Amino acid sequence: MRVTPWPPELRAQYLADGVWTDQVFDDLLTARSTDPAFAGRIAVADAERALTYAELDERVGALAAGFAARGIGPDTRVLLQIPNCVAFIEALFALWRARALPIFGLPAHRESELVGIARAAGAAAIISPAARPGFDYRALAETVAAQVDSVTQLIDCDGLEDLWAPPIDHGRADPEDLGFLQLSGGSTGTPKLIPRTHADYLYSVRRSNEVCGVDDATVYLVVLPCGHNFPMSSPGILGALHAGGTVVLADSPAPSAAWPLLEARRATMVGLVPPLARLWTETAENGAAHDLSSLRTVQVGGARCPDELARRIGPALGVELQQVFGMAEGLVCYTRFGDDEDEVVTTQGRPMSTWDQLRLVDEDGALVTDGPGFLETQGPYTIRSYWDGVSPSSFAPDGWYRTGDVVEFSPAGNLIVRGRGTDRINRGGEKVSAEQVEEHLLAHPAVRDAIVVAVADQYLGERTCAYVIPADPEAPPKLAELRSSLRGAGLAEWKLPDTVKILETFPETGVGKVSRRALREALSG
Ligand code: OOB
Repeated sequence: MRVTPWPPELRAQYLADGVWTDQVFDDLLTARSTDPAFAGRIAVADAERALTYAELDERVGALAAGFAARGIGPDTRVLLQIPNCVAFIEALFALWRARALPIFGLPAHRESELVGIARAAGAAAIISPAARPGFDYRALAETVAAQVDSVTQLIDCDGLEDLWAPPIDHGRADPEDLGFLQLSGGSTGTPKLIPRTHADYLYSVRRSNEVCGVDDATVYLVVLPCGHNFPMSSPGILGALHAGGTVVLADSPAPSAAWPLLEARRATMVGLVPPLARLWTETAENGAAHDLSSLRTVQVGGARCPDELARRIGPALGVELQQVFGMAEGLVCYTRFGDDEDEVVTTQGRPMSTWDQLRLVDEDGALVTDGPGFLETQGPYTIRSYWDGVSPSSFAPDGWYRTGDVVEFSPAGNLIVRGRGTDRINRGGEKVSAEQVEEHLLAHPAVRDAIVVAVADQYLGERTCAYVIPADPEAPPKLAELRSSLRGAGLAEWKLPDTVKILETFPETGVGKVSRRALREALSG
């Protein structure tokens, strides 16, 4: 079996209590486009164009038929690598209508990630830009196709109209079928594939809308890469569309690019990672050149938002702050609008659903009553396994997901995220696997041994420091040399080490393992 289902008794409860419904992704669009009150409203816009619900629906119908004509149908896996633009939404909903399985690649992924993802998923096609200034996505897709036999079609997201065909009936998906494959933040080198069903994911979208007050007046501005779980569904793109609101896609999160769009479309809500929240806050504190008065809510998540920054966001941007602690595997926590200001600033909120179950355990898996402890969770929208059952140790024997996050509770019952037990660096929301970078460093002839750790950084939260024992102590490798070698090996830019420190030996733990903790502490001392 490719995916472990929920235990029958939980499934029965979720169905009986209406947590899981018969709604499928395509319903979001058809419900609005066939409703005269909504058909003519703007569903999606970017800097170039805007589509009403009716227009989007019509284009999706033509594209879905075009996909089917090319053999893209039920269960076909299709890797998306599309920068934020209306075409992403068109491709996504057309794949859903054709009952194919989109995989949410990120624009920043490079060869090493995409080959791993395409291979693990058995992807049949890649949809990405064929000719855009800046980066040659097509050349990357060709490199992937050359290495992964299942990939037989490369589709240009800027030429989707060329695929159009007269609409056909694709049948209806089962709500408990998989709807797409999300990617993990990645504690291993290649992101893991996260199988999400229509029923589980749409529950999280509906519930997020309730918690975050999303309605048909919501204009959600997307500045994070739209395939990421945070802007996709917390409540994000799907929340806004479910409510009959508007999604506005900015292809750059920089205030100079995003704020004119925010102003023009009167955006009301945006989700940011902490480094962007800092940039937006500082820019506003220095005098914003744009009218941001439509903005009501700024959500911050993906990595720990420093309290000092959290305090400044609301006043600087004239908004209400909401902290979001979530994961593509499921569980999403929010601070609530009625919460005490101190709770909003210093905690990462609480689970969106009373159906979410949480427990804290120690390193041996024993329950701890008083935090901090490792967070484990199960619930109606948290997966029970990765695709094809990889990384089984990420799940406890009873199926609960081991988040790897060390958390504790505030007296008011909100979660405070203290860090991670595993060796994952959170570089402003982009997750870097120490192990993967080490593997590549070790392949360099000038490197004898390498350990990669996080170093605290005021701007990104964490940056990457590579400790290296050189092969030849007289000729230690330089940072630029290592970076260019890793780039050449196909590693994404954000994974390249920010600093290199040369050592003769590594500190060891009591049993003789390399002590990452000691290395980390050396950096903070
Ligand atoms: C979100 O999802 P992923 O899958 O990229 O990363 C999940 C991990 C969490 O396990 C945690 O380590 C970290 O990212 N994280 C946070 C955090 N939000 C996520 N750590 C501290 N404070 C926070 N507020 O990053 C994601 C998915 C849905 C909504 C929001 C974020």
